[in-house]
Amino acid sequence: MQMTFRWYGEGNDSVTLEQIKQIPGVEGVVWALHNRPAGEVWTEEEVMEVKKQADANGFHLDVVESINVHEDIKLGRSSRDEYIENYKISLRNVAKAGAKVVCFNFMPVFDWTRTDLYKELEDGSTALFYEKSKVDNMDPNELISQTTSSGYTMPGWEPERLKMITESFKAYESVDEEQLWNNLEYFLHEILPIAEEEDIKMAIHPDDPPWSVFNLPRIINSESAIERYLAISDSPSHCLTLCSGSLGANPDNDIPQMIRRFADRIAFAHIRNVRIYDNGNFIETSHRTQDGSVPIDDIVKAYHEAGFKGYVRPDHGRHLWKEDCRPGYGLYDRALGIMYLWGLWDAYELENRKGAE
Ligand code: CS2
Ligand code: MN
Repeated sequence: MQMTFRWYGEGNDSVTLEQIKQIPGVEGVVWALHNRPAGEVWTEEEVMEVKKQADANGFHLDVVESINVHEDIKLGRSSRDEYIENYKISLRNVAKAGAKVVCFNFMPVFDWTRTDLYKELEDGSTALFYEKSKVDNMDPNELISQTTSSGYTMPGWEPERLKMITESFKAYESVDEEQLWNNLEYFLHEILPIAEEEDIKMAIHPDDPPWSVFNLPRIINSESAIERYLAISDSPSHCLTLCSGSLGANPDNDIPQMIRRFADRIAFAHIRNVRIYDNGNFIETSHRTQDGSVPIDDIVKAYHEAGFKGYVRPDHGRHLWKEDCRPGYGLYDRALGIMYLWGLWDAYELENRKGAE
């Protein structure tokens, strides 16, 4: 596995490249032009500016997360073609900076959804929390003001996207799951040939949480959904971002089994633990298996057994030691998470070496 760390860019992250440099085994930063609204072109000039910064610290830019998909593409509106053309130009431009994997998602309106960004855990740290009954009864506008109150811009919660909220909800009344699948296929059919030409793997991120929120259709949320997704194309660019935290919020999702099944199509692994409760609530925890409901040890074992050579990042982390950071994206817990992942990985390596002796 090739270890990476998500970084929001110069002046837009509480974590610096110099700090990331000191986390063992991190070779690349997972990046994006976070100030670019979905649908706009990422220019070569802007992309090369990020490359300069990464180069100065010896990081590669192999993984982009995310080039967001414009809502009109997800809605299947006729204006989608223009946005798809822009997406193709952005793909060509990120390839110039060395991008090999582009993560994206196809979640209507909202990206990840939580009800509390700073829920306290027993040890006094805080983490992202999802209270099911609250979401079931909440006005989405209330959720927006809560989620955007941290002072940091949150991925997927960009102001220009949220301005459109009422209109978007209305538009989705006529888009059911099957229609969303059709719109996704249309997008892939256009994008994959360009991705192939540029040697880029398009890695879809599953829905977080892996069920419908606010009655919006959501389709990438289970093993069978992923199976259906992969059957859309056999292009080598048609790949997955397997996020153990997103899929893991549903106890029916057996992540180690998914890894065993889909390993050769996983371009990018997000590893994160969540503790799930019987009432459908969940909270993000440390990466350690014992702290949550997701078997991180078994997940790393499955990657190891598959000889996984793709990119990995710790997904979200808790907020520790009073760190002031973008919710879910502090330095400390993600660094601890990386050391746990390396610890497991190296132990499995050792086991293999011993077995071979
Ligand atoms: C989140 C998302 O779960 C996650 O990784 O941080 O913002 C994620 O980056 C996007 O959904 C990927 O497109
Ligand atoms: Mn993720």
